Amino acid sequence: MFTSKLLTLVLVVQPGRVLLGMKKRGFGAGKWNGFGGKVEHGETIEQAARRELLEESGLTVDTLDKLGNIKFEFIGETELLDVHIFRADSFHGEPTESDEMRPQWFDCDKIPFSQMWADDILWFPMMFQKKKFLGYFKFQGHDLIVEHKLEEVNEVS
Ligand code: 8OG
Repeated sequence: MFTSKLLTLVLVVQPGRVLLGMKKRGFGAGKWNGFGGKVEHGETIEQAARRELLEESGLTVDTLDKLGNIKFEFIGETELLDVHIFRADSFHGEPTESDEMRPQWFDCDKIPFSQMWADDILWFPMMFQKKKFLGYFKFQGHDLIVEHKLEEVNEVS
């Protein structure tokens, strides 16, 4: 039996660059990523995305565009990660380091994929083109993808 954990992920994009954060502790520590985390009880997914973005980067956004949904399975684990991915093209505030993340802007042609989750290199191009997508990735450990599906869709629920 699989259980599923709802998570959010927000990419803040400006012309030619994207804000990533170096995860300082916990799951995915040592990797650059967008900002996000667990959806709490009583919260919508979008509310959680805004809260996590603010907590981890110091930024607020007006509009969050729903871009994708990827489900992650890790061999030997019964909990699927159900990650809802958003993109924001404008923001308020200054990127600020938090206990969890150290933010840094990256040019779109210099994304540090070798220090990111292995799936990101496959869907970041769709994210940059504002294409919507659904995906499933099965990992062995935290670095090896053993199976995956990724498709462009018209709508993400
Ligand atoms: O609360 P916590 O920091 O543990 O949440 C995990 C964050 O990592 C959450 O924002 C979702 C995100 N995340 C995964 N898997 C992957 C992945 O394969 N790629 C990217 N870019 N982010 C991921 O949980």
